[in-house]
Amino acid sequence: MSRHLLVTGGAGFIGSHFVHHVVEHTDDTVTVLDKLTYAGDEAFLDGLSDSRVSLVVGDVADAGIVEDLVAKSDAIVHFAAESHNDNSLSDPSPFLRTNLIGTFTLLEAARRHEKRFHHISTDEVYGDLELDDPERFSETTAYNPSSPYSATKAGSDMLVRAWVRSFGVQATLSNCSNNYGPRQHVEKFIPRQITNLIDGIRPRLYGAGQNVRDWIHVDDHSSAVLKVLDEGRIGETYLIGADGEKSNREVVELILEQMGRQKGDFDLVTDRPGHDLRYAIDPSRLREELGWEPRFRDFESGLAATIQWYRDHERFWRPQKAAVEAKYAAAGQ
Ligand code: NAD
Ligand code: TDX
Repeated sequence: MSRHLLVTGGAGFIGSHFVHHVVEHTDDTVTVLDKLTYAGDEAFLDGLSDSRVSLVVGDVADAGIVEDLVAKSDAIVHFAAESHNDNSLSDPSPFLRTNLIGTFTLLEAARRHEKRFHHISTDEVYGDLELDDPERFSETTAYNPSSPYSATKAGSDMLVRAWVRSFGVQATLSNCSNNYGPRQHVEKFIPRQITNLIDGIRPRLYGAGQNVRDWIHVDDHSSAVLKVLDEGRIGETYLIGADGEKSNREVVELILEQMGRQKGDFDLVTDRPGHDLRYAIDPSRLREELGWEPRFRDFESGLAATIQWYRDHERFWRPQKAAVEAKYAAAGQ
């Protein structure tokens, strides 16, 4: 039976991939609720039929808009967030409003209307690991967020868990590792370096470039979220990852190689304050309990396709590139 989904943040990087995935793989219809901040773009929903997907421009912290849209949906998939760590260090306030008050507003509406709720979160809520730690994050790892961004995501997870336990809201959570793929904002690590190279600027690595991130293709994140929405146990958290650990330096060297430059053609710049050293996900629960498997196992070919997308879609990122670089330059990055 087809459902009507309310997808918040569906005009952003990951949310828009999820909406395309739902249209391709289900009979569901979707209403996207998105504020179209600097990170959202209506054009990310191009090519989707009006009979399947509609966009409402609005704020998840606006109880009036949320009430009506939640009442009309069968389930809510909540991607909307302020998502960039560096921005949260320069101005945390929108992170508190969107990530905490926004999640609270949606949960209250889901509670009143008894709707299924899926909350999208991040591995950053667990803090970081040493480079040589044999352990990876699991669903039982203690929360230990480092930045204003990850603290608000951790807080939003706690709100969801409390609304499940205290009010019986039918919710699940997923915490994913670093996503890559088309349509990611140029403020983020991989798109920044690709577009720098297109512009003839050397890639910029924070600190010594030794920090490790666990990369997953954004389409694999989408298939995992749909799996949890369909088959996840209520009240449970599922970690999403695809065994993709790489140091930032390794990633930059691959980008340089694929864009025809020398391996050493990058600069080391001022480190991010409080910079988490390493993230690594153990996705056993998702794989063993729900039978999910990633499809994009080859990072190098996924990266090559991503580079090609930025070459072919300059109109999506060019308008924001100069302002993003000016902000980084002011921070010595
Ligand atoms: P993004 O910044 O690219 O997109 C966020 C979207 O939310 C944008 O379309 C923006 O307009 C919208 N939005 C922001 N504030 C809003 C508000 N108040 N009301 C309505 N819409 C609002 O972010 P992303 O990278 O696509 O991340 C999406 C979700 O996935 C976030 O919850 C993030 O914490 C989580 N996540 C991201 C990653 C990653 O690697 N990017 C990894 C794990 C989890
Ligand atoms: O220019 C850069 N140079 C650099 O070395 C930038 C922009 C980043 N970095 C480093 C910082 C991180 O170690 O690269 C790594 C990745 O940085 P980001 O793309 O900013 O991602 P991160 O801080 O790891 O957070 C991301 O993954 C988890 C998303 O932005 C979050 O939304 C998600 O929750």
